[in-house]
Amino acid sequence: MTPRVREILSWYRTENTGVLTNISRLLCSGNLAGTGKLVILPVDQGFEHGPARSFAVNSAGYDPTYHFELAKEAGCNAYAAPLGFLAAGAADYAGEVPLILKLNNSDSLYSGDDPYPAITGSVDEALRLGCSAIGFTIYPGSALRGEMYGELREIFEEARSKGLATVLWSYPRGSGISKEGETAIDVVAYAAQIAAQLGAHIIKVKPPTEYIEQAAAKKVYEKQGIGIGTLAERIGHVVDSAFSGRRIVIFSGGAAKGEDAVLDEIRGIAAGGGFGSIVGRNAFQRSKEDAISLLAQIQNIYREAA
Ligand code: FBP
Repeated sequence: MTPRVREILSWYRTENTGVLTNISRLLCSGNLAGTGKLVILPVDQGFEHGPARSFAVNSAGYDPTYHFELAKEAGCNAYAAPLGFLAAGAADYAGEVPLILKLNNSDSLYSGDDPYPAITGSVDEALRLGCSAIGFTIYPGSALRGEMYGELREIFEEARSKGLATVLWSYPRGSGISKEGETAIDVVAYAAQIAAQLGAHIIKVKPPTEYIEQAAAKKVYEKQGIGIGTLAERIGHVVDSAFSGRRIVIFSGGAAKGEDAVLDEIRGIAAGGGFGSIVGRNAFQRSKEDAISLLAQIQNIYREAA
């Protein structure tokens, strides 16, 4: 426990002891333990994008135990995955790395305009597997977002009552917004606000671009002179949008790219006050050695910013 972790926990003071303990476990594990920063390994891409697109480039990744090893050896704060992957290794790695069970998932075999993930696990499965948190995805912008928010409300209520932390992937997409709008600064900031209002303890969004999707928002950004020219400014705005920085907001890594591009983006996130990253493809689509080296550099950037 450090003063910074204690400060972060104070933002969640109305939660029960189990929830506070589990948020603390996430913040006090791995190489960044105690700094208030997080680097999480998410491996749901086999479900979301398909096995070849996810694992062919580094075929060790077809094996569920590989990701437990990677998360552990790289000193990640946690490992997040759907039920199948977690259940396949949770007993062998019990207590070695905090786990987050993703409770809903989408596959890419459906290509309609309004995505709607299926519930693929339960709070009790998360408890059985020894998880610290559950994960859930919403797609603000989808015509079916109301269904997702309703499911989330029930699942988060159950998770909180049973002492689990909640992590929300808030990914705008669907017929309500344009493709470019999915990562527009006004939309990402809005997604972070929705996630905070829905009661998420940890909010995960994509790094935002300078583009503004909504005409009504654009006027306000211009009139109020909200700085969005640099990634650091945009991250700062997103963090502000999640209760003035009183919610943990982390950013996803995106498709695999070169080391310099990854590290530049992380520097921007860290400079803007982001709480960390959830890095999947940029980790498990490299060799284990390269992934551990890249994750160590990412952790160093966050450590220096802490
Ligand atoms: P990546 O670092 O691979 O982007 O992983 C983060 C993540 O949120 C995964 O959990 C998820 O599978 C993926 O992004 C979804 O990406 P998208 O839905 O944009 O294809």
